[in-house]
Amino acid sequence: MKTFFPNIPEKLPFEGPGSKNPLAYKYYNPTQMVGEKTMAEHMRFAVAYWHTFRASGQDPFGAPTFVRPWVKADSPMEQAEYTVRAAFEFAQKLGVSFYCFHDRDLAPEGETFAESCANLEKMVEKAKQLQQDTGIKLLWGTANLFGHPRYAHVAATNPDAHIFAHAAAQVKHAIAATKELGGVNYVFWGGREGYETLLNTDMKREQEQMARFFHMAVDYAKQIGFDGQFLIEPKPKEPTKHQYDFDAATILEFLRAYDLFDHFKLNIEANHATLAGHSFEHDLTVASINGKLGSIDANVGDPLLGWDTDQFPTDPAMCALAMLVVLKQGGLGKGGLNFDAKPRRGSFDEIDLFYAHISGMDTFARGLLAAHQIIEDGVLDNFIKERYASYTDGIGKQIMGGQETFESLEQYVLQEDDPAFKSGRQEMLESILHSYL
Ligand code: XLS
Ligand code: NI
Ligand code: NI
Repeated sequence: MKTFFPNIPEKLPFEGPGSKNPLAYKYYNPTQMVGEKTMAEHMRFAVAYWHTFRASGQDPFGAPTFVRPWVKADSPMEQAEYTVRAAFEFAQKLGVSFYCFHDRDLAPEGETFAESCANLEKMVEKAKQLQQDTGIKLLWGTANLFGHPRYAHVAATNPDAHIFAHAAAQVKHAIAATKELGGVNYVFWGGREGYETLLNTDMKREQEQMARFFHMAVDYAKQIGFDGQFLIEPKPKEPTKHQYDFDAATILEFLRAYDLFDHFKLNIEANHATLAGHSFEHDLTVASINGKLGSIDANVGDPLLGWDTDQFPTDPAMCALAMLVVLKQGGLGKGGLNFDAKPRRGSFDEIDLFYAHISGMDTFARGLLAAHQIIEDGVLDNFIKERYASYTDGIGKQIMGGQETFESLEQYVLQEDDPAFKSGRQEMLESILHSYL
């Protein structure tokens, strides 16, 4: 069988932090125990089919720069077959156990809806065989409800019910494909779900449509016995100016308002959090404290550019803060860390795909090691605990226990001396965090 990465060894080695070999891991050692679990079990890294195998490097100013050997084929279906083989060879050599795809990444859109479905079914069979051969598993599937011109005015929130129906039929097949491949999650990224101008938009109606869509998805999953976890991935803008799934808090409110709360968790993406004006760890925390952090799209934006640049993470401090949230909730469960990231347009060789993933995985491994040790040592936890100590007894305990009123607190203030102000010690804590990296 043809190999697509002939110059890459069968499995990339772990050589430790002293190594200068760019094709070796310096920190990510899959079998190394960190607390109760191996690094591989903590991370559950996944390769994103769309960026790694389908991206072309095209941008608004220039032609494709990624000329991959697997796209040189006689027909779209032959190209899809080469691509799926390249995908599994890549994941195997990289030593990653999971992958993620959109329906249209795996199989090309046909002339008709029926042909698109048949293409998907054929490619699901191929992927299933490759999963069996390699042991690589599906972290999540999803549907591309944003690329085709029919979705120009969005999918579930489209003003035309016929397009809504098309999106529903497409998601039906994408969920079925995910189930067939043993996928442990199914992701809804709103794509264009939102609007450009209120001059032509009924916002209330559109949100009701979106809720109806999700209810139908829940019903369908139940009907076919799909027991994977449903995830919604927030994104604030781009491509659509106003998106209904803006950030974790917005989605949680939407789920509560439309009686969907029990059926979904969130897939938090770093670059989407920052586009919403949050830090990555902020949105992870909002999801986690609500019991809803299901999975992570691991990437990062460029602070100088300000759009969804989907770069590989290189900042161990950011990853440590993320892994602190993950470890504190006891792990990601069925979720994982999906590299929704791509090399820059100028990094067009196949080997750059390996360098990019190694860099991202090593960065997250450093974050995991630091986060684990920070928790073991209790440095931050003890500081935070102490910071709120006034609520654990005395007046604070009575406030939180509902025993005080504005009037009784006024009496308290009149009796007591003025409160002492305490430093938040931010710089000291930043320095402590960095001492673990
Ligand atoms: C795009 C999204 C997308 C989802 C899957 O910005 O991150 O890649 O993860 O549809
Ligand atoms: Ni994503
Ligand atoms: Ni994104």
